[in-house]
Formats: sequence, C-alpha cells, structure tokens
Amino acid sequence: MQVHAAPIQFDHFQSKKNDDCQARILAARKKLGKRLVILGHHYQHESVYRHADFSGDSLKLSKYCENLDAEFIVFLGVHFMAEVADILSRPEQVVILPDLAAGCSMADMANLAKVERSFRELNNVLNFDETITPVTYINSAADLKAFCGEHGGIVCTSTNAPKILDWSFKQREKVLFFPDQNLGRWSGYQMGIPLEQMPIWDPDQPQGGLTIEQIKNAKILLWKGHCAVHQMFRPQNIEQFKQVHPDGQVISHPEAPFDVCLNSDFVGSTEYILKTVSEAAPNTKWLVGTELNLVTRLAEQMQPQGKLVQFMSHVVCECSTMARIDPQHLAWVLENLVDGNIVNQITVPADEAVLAKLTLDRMLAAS
Ligand code: CIZ
Ligand code: SF4
Repeated sequence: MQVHAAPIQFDHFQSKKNDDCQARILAARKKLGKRLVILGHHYQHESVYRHADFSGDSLKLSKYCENLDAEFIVFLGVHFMAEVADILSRPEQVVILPDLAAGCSMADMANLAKVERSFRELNNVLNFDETITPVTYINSAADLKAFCGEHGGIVCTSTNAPKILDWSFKQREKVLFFPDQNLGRWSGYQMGIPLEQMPIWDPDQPQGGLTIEQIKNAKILLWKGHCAVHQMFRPQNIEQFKQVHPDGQVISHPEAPFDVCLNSDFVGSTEYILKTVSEAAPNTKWLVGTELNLVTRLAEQMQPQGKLVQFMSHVVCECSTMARIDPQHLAWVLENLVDGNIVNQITVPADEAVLAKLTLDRMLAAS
C-alpha cells in the first residue's frame, strides 16, 4: 500500500467533476475491499447513496453498526449518526464522516449547557431524577445522550418513539423530550396525552417560560426545537393535493407540524413511509411529507407500478446539511484511506461514549 506523508487536501477534489469522482469512488472501493463498509441514510442524494452497502433510518443503521467487521465505516449521513456509529461499533473500528460540516440544525437546537440549565430549573420545582425521564431524539449530540444515560433517560428514533415513551412513563411520571417538539407532541398525542399537558419548554426563557403549575401539570415537556425541512410543510399542501387527487393518500413524517400530521392519512418514520408506499396497490397516488431525496428516489422506484409519488411542498428543498455529503467528499475520504490516511474521523470521548451507549442500549432493548 502506498503511504502518503500527509493526507490529500480536499481542495484537490473540490473542482472535480461528478463522473470523475464516481470512477474514483469505485476504484478506491475495489482497493479497500472488505476493509471498508459504507452506510447510507435515506435522506442522502442518489449520487452517494448508490455506494451504500447498507441503507436505512437511524435505528436500522445503528443496529448494523453493532455487527460490522470492517475496519473503516464511512457514514453517508449527518454528524450525530456518525457519533452513534462510533459509540456502537468496536473501539478499533474507524468511523468517517466525509464532510464534518454535515450537521443537523435540529440537533443543534439543544446543547448540553441548555439541557443542564433546564435540569437545574426543573429540579428547583420538583426532584428531576425522581419525576422526569429525559428522552432525547437520536438527532442529538452524543453528550446529550450521555446526559440521558446519567439521569435514567433514553434515546428514541421516529420509528420507536411511542414505545420509548411507554418505557419512560414506566420509570417516572413525566418526560422532558428534546430536541424535536413535533415528534414529542405527535407521539404523546398518539398515547392519548392531552395537548395542554404537553407544554413547550423554551430553554431560552427562565424556567422554560412556564409557571410552576404548568410544570407540575405537564406529562411531556416539549423542548422548543424543530427540523427546518419538515416544518415547512403545510396543511394547505395537503388540501391542494386532495383537490387534484381526491383518491390520493397523504403520508408524513412525525417531524412535520402537528396540523400536517393530523391531516395526513399515515404518519411515521422514513422506514414506515418507504414500506407503506412500496407495499401499496399499483396506480395509487401519494403525497409524501419528508426529505426531498427520499421522495425523489421513491417516486422513481414506484413509477413502473404506476404509482404517483409527489413531494409535499413547492418551496422546500433537500436537507442542506445531508446534501453536504457529495461524490467529491466521498472520493476524497476514500482515496485518503487507500493511501493509509484517515481524514474526518468521528470519535466520541470515552467517558461520554460509555453513558451514551447506556441510553442507546436501553433504546435497543426497549424497541
Ligand atoms: O431516524 C432517522 O433516521 C431520521 C432522522 C428520520 C427517520 O424517520 O428515519
Ligand atoms: Fe436534521 Fe431535519 Fe436534516 Fe433530518 S432533515 S438531518 S432533522 S435538519
């Protein structure tokens, strides 16, 4: 194996054409063989997604990570997903995120300083560790998962959120749910919790912007966070679709606003959306409220069966952070691996990883 003294810089790839990068990716993969495995999230663009050995939502990809033998795991997704891969894989395995700027704006809406301040404020009103189970959506940084590990909490994904809430209420009477208020509200609503018992906890307001009575009366405190992509969907998009296609069906992701979920025929995670539309009868018509790359791919796959699959909005585009993983970055990290250089490794500090793994293991056991 040829070994470079220093890693190749990304600048060398920035201006390379897509076709050139595709050829380079294939060539590098051939050289790396079984030493490499590529995982791809459903929201990734086809130009990189096509290289994934395994694809799925966060839950499915997390499960793969527990059983991989490859030396290098390249994650086509966003930062928190690569962190989960690092936590669940073996210590000697290397996890790589092709572009470190591929974050998640929703995950960034909660951070440890704010969560710890919220903990102290809630602890002034009631004993946090006896009354509240902290539940973090998997779309969150590893240190927040570690916080949940330390405080008897758990991680959820959009696939298992109701089950995880069930588990959480068996531990304690209330839940602090972060960072996505929409997933928390929809999942709580499915369990029959009244909306007035799911107030928004605004971490930027003293005491979350709530009175002591509101806190005491709450079942789920919903962190004021959301996904910038899903929040753009509107009930009017559904009305317009139904006017044109009265026999059409609507399926949305629970990160979408509450009124969009209420007006949808089906609500569920990306895995659920893919399964439901794929198994539907030929020639059915679907309006889909989730990330554009998934919907575009699904529309193409369903076309031969005469199914119409339409994206919910005219103004929303793809998730801009997911889109940072492009053929240029993938070719760059792979060629570096061929040269014996590891670039963009994601490593969760050991103390954080232990506690974060505790919450992820709780989640995997409860789902
Ligand atoms: O859990 C995931 O992977 C996300 C972010 C969405 C979904 O529903 O799959
Ligand atoms: Fe985060 Fe939303 Fe992008 Fe998913 S679609 S990675 S929640 S910003």
